[in-house]
Amino acid sequence: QARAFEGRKRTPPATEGGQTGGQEGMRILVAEDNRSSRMMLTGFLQQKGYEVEVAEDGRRALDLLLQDDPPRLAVLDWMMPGLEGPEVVRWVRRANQRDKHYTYLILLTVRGAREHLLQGLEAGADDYVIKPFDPEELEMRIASGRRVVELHEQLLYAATHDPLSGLLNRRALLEQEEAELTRSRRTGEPVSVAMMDLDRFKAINDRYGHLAGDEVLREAARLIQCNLREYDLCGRYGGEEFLLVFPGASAFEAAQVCERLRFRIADAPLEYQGQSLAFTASFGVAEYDRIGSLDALNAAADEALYRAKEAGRDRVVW
Ligand code: GH3
Ligand code: MG
Ligand code: MG
Ligand code: MG
Ligand code: MG
Repeated sequence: QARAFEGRKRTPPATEGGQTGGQEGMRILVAEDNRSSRMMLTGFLQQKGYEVEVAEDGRRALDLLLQDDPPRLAVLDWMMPGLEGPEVVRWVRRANQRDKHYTYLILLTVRGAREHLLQGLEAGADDYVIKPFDPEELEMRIASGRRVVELHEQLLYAATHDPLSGLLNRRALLEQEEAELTRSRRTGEPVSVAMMDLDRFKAINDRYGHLAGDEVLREAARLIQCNLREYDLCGRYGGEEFLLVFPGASAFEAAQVCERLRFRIADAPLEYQGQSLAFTASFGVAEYDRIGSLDALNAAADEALYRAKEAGRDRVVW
């Protein structure tokens, strides 16, 4: 079963960081049943710096395009055994949802098959290239696809992440949490959540200023990411509140992770403009009962957090 890893990606899209320009590492799928065409296409794209994934038929192409982290570009032959190009396109578009990566799909079609062409575009292809293809034209069409894909990746990142901390934003986090609860109901596996809140954060702002407070939030986010497992979720729930989701974990196991994180936070003050800025956090943990709602689960974690605050802060309650 496909897991929704999309929002878990913890680095911004390449275009936002260093890796601008060039197609280093840009993956592209080539789906072509004819061996010599396939090798020519693959060789050409590799020579242009693309990382090429290959499918010899439509079904394999569809499998590759429905992965969690699919190639964002694909050149699909029209005529292939099993699933034909336009059918692959139709299935991919059907699976495209909000907060998902977009794959730019280029169909390869034989000259003169105009009704085919219309059918392919109607199925959801972004573009087409006529066979036998002109390599330079194909290269330019792929480049235009890359512009679309990169813009989409940037928008997707901005729509799902909190700019200050780089963590998931509240909306994306709650959507992924809901997906985890659904999975837990289906599989019977546990899932736990923790509400984490920085202690007396207002005092940090008051004493050191808002910019220092922002740095503390960033440092807290960094420590969270360092101490979670790869498949855990974390996001900024509110101002100085973070929500952590632990798929497969009981409340006890989640509390252990939180305890480790709590210790790391308390143990490592932030060095800020020559000052050593100590801060702590409190945690409230709750395990999903596989019956209630997401809101009820988060309210239970919030309730535990409240008790952690009441008991003196800098602690984990579960
Ligand atoms: P408690 O231990 O009870 O949680 O005390 P607290 O001071 O942390 O809680 P309170 O809710 O009174 O204050 C939270 C503060 O967090 C107030 C608000 O100005 C600050 N805050 C919220 N978002 C941001 C932000 O993005 N940057 C900075 N610097 N401060 C923020
Ligand atoms: Mg063919
Ligand atoms: Mg607080
Ligand atoms: Mg408060
Ligand atoms: Mg708070």
